[in-house]
Formats: sequence, structure tokens, C-alpha cells
Amino acid sequence: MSSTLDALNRWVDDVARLTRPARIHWCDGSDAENAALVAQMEADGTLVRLNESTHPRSWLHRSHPEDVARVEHLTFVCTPHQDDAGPNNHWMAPAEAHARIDALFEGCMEGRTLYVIPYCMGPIDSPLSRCGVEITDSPYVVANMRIMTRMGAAALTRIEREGTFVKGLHSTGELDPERRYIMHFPEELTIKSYGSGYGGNALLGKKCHALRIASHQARREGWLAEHMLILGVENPQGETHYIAAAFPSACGKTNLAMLIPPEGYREAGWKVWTIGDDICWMRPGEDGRFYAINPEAGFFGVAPGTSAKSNPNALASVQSDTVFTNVGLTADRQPWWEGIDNGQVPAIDWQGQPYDPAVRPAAHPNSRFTVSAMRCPSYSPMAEDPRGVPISAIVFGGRRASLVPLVFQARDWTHGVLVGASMGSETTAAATGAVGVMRRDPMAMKPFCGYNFADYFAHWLSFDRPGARLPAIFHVNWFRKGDDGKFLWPGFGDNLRVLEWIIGRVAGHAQATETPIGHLPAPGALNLDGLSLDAEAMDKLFGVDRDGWRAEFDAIAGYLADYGPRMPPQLEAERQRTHSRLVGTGDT
Ligand code: OXD
Ligand code: MN
Repeated sequence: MSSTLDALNRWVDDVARLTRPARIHWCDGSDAENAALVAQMEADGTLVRLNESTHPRSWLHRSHPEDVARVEHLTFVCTPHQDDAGPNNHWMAPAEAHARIDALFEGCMEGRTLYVIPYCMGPIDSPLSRCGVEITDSPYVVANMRIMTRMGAAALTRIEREGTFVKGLHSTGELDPERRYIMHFPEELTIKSYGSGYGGNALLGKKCHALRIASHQARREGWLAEHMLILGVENPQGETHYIAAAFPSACGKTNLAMLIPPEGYREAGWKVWTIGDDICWMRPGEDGRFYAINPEAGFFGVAPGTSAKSNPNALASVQSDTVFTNVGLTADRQPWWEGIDNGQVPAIDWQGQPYDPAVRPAAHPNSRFTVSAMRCPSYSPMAEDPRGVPISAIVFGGRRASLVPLVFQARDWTHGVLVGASMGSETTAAATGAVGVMRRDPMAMKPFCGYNFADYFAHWLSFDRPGARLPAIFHVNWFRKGDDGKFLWPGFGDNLRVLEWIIGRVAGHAQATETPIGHLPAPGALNLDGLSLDAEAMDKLFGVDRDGWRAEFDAIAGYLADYGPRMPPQLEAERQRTHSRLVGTGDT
């Protein structure tokens, strides 16, 4: 046996000694294995079978009502030096963290099965992919990891060949919020998660491995692990530009990744191809361009608001072979959520009680679907290409009711890094805590960067070097509101108008006006045909409010200063350059 498999076996033995499971099952990822697990979960009530004629091979899981989202306050990055985790992370010394969480793991699998899940993040034959092994006592986690990763025998073979893997240990424990931790040990390539069955806390390949641990690995190895969707925009000439876009959780990444062009664009021959909806791993290739893969194999999407209007591709994807979590049910056991807009009505809410809108919504606001990417009609064949796709543009975006215009382009890479670093957004239901509060969420990585943001920004800046053919950087805001509190931009399919301008900029033909905050579309350069935007909308979507931006850049100064001397000085210098443009009287 290889030394890697020896090490893996030893680790499984050690975990079994600590957690004392009744059985150990090595997952091979086969259909037969999945069928047996699902049957067992149906029998014990973990899964409810949905209407087999409308939603074949699909299931509903109802989680513990206090286990419905990521728990950022219980998520730790445990590096030997606190400064390496940075003010952006909760930190605990590794020895203390191991001791605390191991005390919870002690005997926690008694009477349960311990599952060993070898998995690969990214196409199994891609040099950009990385492997891990998750140990869990949750068959729900196994079923979801099978959809979200390349799991089983092929991953184990790759692990044996490569000689390295990320270790993830998970137990649902008692699902007691008082006995819950999500711990990361980046130097040890190790994750320990106890007390939650929620996706972001329990499917360890996703946020824990593919973002927190991978961002750390990426810095060491010269690449980037980002909270970004990846899509391809094919123009009527048949050229495809790939775009990576970072938005905070529950801000429409899945919708943008699966966008269906508005009718006029469709007729003209525009197409959007989906590569990924949440995570992007990218690195400079030999030609100096960034090449990106989606490390995931499925979508763990937010259900509420998904409809035939907002995201027909997602709706088509979840018609079969889907695991739903915390959605409502119709009387004939079809899944239902707020905003599905399909003419049906809910009978049972996400807690399994008769639906009463005065008590709670039918679906939890952070209810989810887990489905294979292969089921998505717009899934790109290039998503499986081991070389990855070349990235033309990087887009940052937040949920900003005021100030931030629809789209602008950064002047250059350094300015673009500042734009990403100073991103803000209103909080959503994807994490526990207040919703709708504006917070800084640099590159949408606030909950996911496995090391000090100051070092992370320096790492971003380091890609600007001789021979680099860097993507252009943009910022978008689909969420600008008018004085009446209504959204000013139609969003969804119409966001393609903005993507068209973005790829026009990359190709060098779309016109822009220079302003202190960056390049905005020149009048007429962004196609608004068929939309009726009034004067207020035009002004707010395409204007720069100098006073408002001055205040924003003052606030950003304070934010950057919180990181102390580790913060790369180029960012503060760039901030001052933008600020002085704002106080000047030149361009608007
Ligand atoms: C997610 C999240 O689940 O960002 O993707 O919370
Ligand atoms: Mn996400």
C-alpha cells in the first residue's frame, strides 16, 4: 500500500478511536451506494420523497430549525500566529482549538456510521484540481458531497498518485448551537467541523476546503481561490469571453451564472454558458492569461426567488435528481418556495407544519437545492476542460441600495484590487445574524479568506508583473434603489446588457467616460433599447455622486487602516489618488 493510503488509513483509525462509530463505510461514489443511503434516509425520515411524477428521484431534507445557515461567529482560522489569520477571521491557537473540538468529537459517533469520502475539487484530470477526504457521520452530507464534488474511487486513485489531501472531520454532534465549531488549520491542511449539518458548515469540500484552506494554499503556490461564479458570454460572431464574478452570498451569483439572454439578444445569437456559480480557482497560464476552473461539480443554490422568470435554467435543473433543504411542500409533495411563481400554493412549511403565513414563510429564506451541474441546460462543456477557461474580465459586485452606479471599470489592476478590497454589501440570510446591514466584504471573501486580508490584497497585487495579461476589472451593482425604495435596474436577463459593455471594453470597442471612480459607460454605449428608465434611474445608474463617494473613500481609509502596517501601501496610495480626483474639479 502507498504511504499516502497508509497515512489515510491511520487517520481514519485515529478518528474512529476518538469518535467510536458502530461502523465504518468507505464511499465509492457508485449509484448503488447512493441508492442504499437514500433508502436508509427515507426510512428514518432524514429525507422525504417528493412527487415522483413531477420531481423524479428528488428529496426534501428538513434541518434542525436552529441549523439553517453558516455560523461565522463560530468559524475559526487556527494559525500559529494570530496575525496570519488577520482581523478578518476569528482566531484560536491550534493546540487550544484541537483540544476544544476534539473534546466534542469524543465518542460522538457511538451507534452511528463513520463515512469516509474521498473527493476531488475540480475535473479529475486537471492539474488545477485538489483532493480531500471528508470523514462524516451524516449520510445527508455524503449524498450532497456526491453531487457537489467528484467523489469516490477516482478521487482516491488521484490522492494515492498525488500523495497529498486535505483532511476534513465532521460530525453533526447534537446539533446544539452551544456545542458547534467550524475550525480550520491551514498549515496542517485540516478542517474540523462539529455540531452543524448545514451545507456551508458540513459539506467540507465547499467553503472550508475550496475557499478557506485553498486560499491559503493558493497564496503559497501562486494562484487564487475565489468566491466567484464563472460564465462564458458567446457573441453572435461565435466568440466566447469568460468572466469571473464575485458577489457576497445570496446576491444572485447562481442567477447570473445561468442567465438567459433577453429575447432580442437571443434572436441575434447571444448565448451564456455556465461554468460555475460559487467558486473559482484561477492561475496565470504560460501565455500570461488567467485560466480558471470551477472546483465544484454541482450547485448548492438559494431556492427562494428562483422562478421561470428569474432563472429558468436553475428551475429546469431541479426538475429531477435534486436534494432540497428546508423548502415548503404543496399538497401533492412538490417543492415550493417564496417567489417560485408557478401558480401553486404551499401546504406544509419548511418545519413540516401546516403552512400559515402569519407563523413563518413556507421556505426558509436560506433554503437550498443541491443538484449536479450536468443537469443545467446552460452548463458549458468547457467546464470539464482540465486546462480551465481563459478569463477576460473580473467583476466585483455588492448589494448597494445607494451611491454605487450600475457598472464601472477600474483604471488598471491596482485600482481594480482597491475596488475589490473596498467592496461593501448589505447582509443576507446565508449567514446567521441581522439581514440588510451594510458591511465591507472585500472580493466577497470576508467569510471565506483563510488568511490575513492585508496579505491577501498583497497577493492579488503581485499578479501585476512582466508578461502578465491580466483580466480587466469591473464593479457592478444590480441592486440600486430609487427614492421610492424600488429597484431601478430590471436585472436578471437584462444584466447581459452590462456584460456586453464589459466584453466590448475588453475587446476595445465599447466607449467609456472617465470619472474619478473609474470608467463608466459613455452615453449610448450600453444598450438600453426596449427599457424605459426615467431620469432618476438614468442619473442614479450612470452618475457619480462626488460628495457621497468622498464620504465612502473616507470610510474606506478607516477600513484599510484597521489592518495596520501589513496592508500593502499601494492600496492606500491608490485610495488617495481616487480621493484627490473626487475633490478636484475636473471630470465628473
Ligand atoms: C453559499 C454561501 O452557500 O456563500 O454559497 O453561503
Ligand atoms: Mn457562496
